[in-house]
Amino acid sequence: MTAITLVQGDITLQTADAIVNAANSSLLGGSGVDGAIHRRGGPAILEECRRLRASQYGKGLPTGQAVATTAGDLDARWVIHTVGPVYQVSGGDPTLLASCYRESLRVADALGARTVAFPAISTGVYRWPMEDAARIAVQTVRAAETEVEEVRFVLFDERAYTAFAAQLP
Ligand code: AR6
Repeated sequence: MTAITLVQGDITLQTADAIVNAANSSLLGGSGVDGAIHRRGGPAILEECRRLRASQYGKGLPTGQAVATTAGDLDARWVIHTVGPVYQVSGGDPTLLASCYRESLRVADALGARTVAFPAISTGVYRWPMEDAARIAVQTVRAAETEVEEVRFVLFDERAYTAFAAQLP
């Protein structure tokens, strides 16, 4: 059984086996969670992302998929980068957003990670409505077959925290 926990705060300050990054296909950084993770995690993360771009992800990481790197200076063993869908492009279809959570947990299982911290993927720059994103995130994690013992959603503000809390018993 995977426990789902909620925390309000900055995901880069969390202690976990793996911290999930709401990245973009380039894997080379951006704003929001992505910017914060690279800033606090230091250059080792970007170095490994560059190596991934030079090898198996020459065209970038496709939307809905996930890949792990070192966590650099973060208090974690790995960062799992996943690319959420842009709400307008998705037309509201939850498939790719759900895939981000499922694929990140699959990568976590392959690594042996037992605690995984997730941000609210796609709810910032990619503009997915928070309540809908929270529902998709929680339902997908609940339905996932995974060895991960704790999935911790780390919500940046009260609005996000409230939306996720509304999905839990
Ligand atoms: N800790 C936890 N949550 C955060 C933090 C933080 N430090 N910073 C922001 N959030 P976003 P996306 C929340 O924009 O929508 C980047 O440029 C934020 O309030 O980080 O998937 C990438 O490079 C929001 O609720 O990710 C991509 O180009 C949530 O995290 C693009 O943005 C996600 O916001 C990805 O957009």
